[in-house]
Amino acid sequence: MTSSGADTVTHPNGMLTDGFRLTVDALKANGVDTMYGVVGIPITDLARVAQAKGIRYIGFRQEQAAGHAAAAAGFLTGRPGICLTVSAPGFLNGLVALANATTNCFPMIQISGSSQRSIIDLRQGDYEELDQLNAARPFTKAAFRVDRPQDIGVGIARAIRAAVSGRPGGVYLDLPAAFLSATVPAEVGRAAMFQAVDPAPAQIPAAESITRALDLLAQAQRPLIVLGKGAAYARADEAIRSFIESTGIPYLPMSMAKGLLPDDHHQSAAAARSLVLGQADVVMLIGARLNWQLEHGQPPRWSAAARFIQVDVDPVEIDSNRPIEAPVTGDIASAMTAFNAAVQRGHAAVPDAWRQAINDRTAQNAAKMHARLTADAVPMNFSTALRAIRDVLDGHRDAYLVNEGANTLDFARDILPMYQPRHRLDSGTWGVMGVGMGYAIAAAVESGQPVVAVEGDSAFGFSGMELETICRYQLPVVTIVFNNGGIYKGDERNTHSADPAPTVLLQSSRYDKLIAAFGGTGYQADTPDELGHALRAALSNGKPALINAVIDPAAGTESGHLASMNTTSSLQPAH
Ligand code: ADP
Ligand code: TZD
Ligand code: MG
Repeated sequence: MTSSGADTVTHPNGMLTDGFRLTVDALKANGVDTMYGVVGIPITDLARVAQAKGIRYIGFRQEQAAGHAAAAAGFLTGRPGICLTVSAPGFLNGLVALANATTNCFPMIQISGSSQRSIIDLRQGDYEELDQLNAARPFTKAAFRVDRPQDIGVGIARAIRAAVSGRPGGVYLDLPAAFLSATVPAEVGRAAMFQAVDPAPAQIPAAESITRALDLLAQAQRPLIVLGKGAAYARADEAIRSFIESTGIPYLPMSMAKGLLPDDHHQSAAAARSLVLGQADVVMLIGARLNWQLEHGQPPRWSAAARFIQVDVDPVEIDSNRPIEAPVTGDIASAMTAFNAAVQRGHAAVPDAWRQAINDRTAQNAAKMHARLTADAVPMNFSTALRAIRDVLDGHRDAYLVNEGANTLDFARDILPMYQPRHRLDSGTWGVMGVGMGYAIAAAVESGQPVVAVEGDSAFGFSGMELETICRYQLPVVTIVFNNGGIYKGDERNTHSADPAPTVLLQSSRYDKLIAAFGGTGYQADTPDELGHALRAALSNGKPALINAVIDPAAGTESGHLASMNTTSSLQPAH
């Protein structure tokens, strides 16, 4: 058999193709242009063929980070991000990211090679043996296997539709080694190729659901709109802005909806969060779930008398935590278009007293925040370090922001404003650590824009080796490690043995030297000035960089803003 280019292979029996080539052809036919992954048996040639046929392949050091990159790519582009993994352990490493994508409603497809079915099913001990298809099912929106080359077109179409239609999520596609290497006549392969038509169809909400919602909104004395990351994902930026501005209703952005309207918008109630949650009488959720991040919509955080409108593509989400008086089931772009058309016929003004109460609270909180940001703290604390970052990023409003950690996350969410939609990626619905470098790589690859990753020192450690990936692809990613020497805090002492306390990490770590090992630029920053200078230099350089920002180990609180969720021993303290 001799190779004749990437597409087909000449053979005594005519032109042949195989599972590798057909998989890539089917992905290309559906507009896939980038894959993230780690190669090995049996999928190494899948990455090679992809590269040969013009799909960009970004190779990682560990599958979890590759999977997080694919998930972020899905959120940023609205098309499924693709993660390629090897069998069993590689598959399982990627599965964390796939499950996280499903939880966050990001469209992603994990394509994994798998071992010999007949051996797996009899548990005869194949190399990297695992019943992957069944292992994936509970963590995904859908899971499929392709066994025959002539089925790959259907397999890819089903995976793409499952990932992007309705509520987006993670999809698993199992490609056994036997399928990948199976050959078929080229014309059989060609006949199997097609492009899925309209894979994420509009879901138009019923007209009466729009009227019901507007009738409820018209009764409000203290209305509030909550924008979630579903609203950001929906790419209905203009329609959302127009609805908010024409109704004058104050809005609260969830963390990944920040920037959908610029954070300095006069209707933003972000700085009066407690006030608006506690006092709003009619709340319109747009692409936001009443989960733990919104305290399940329950008192005392929320008013027991509050009435809810919820715009969501998933009808099953409605009433999940609190009765929803006006559900609007449909995609946000269609729903907001319908709302805007109806609102043009007139809408009740927002009462002055409500706007005034929000403005007063915003001014009070802004004054308190200003004092914290400008305090002269040595060593730096979260606020003073973030003020330095905020001032530099103000001149780089196109930069993407990735953010994870506990205190590092909570403080940065409040202190770093966003001005562009879909420019902030963070720990999300699970509050997961380990998304940092994967999300940063995807943001850089998909947008070509600079990326700043603000990382707790613990959070960074979960994916830190991907610094090599960042350097290998020369991506414009600046990582800032908030080095407070620990998980939440670095000052816990173990008085029982010589071992460090459970929350402690080495604060003497020079994370800046890690990136130097891969040819990137490292900076050490002990003061806000040094941090500001380093970030400015790194951003103007446009090359991979890491700033080791030394933070007071006593500055954080255990579990950050989630202290009330922390379960502590009811017996004598262990220390
Ligand atoms: P946040 O964490 O920002 O509050 P969530 O992830 O909890 O946001 O909620 C996002 C919601 O948005 C999910 O319930 C999801 O079904 C919904 N959603 C996602 N995309 C769309 C869309 N295009 N149209 C309508 N709803 C969407
Ligand atoms: N493992 C995973 C995958 N996700 C998690 N959320 C945790 C563990 C538990 N965890 C948190 O919830 S925050 C956190 C961990 C380990 C790290 C906090 O430390 P940090 O941030 O250094 O990243 P701060 O600034 O020190 O609080
Ligand atoms: Mg820390």
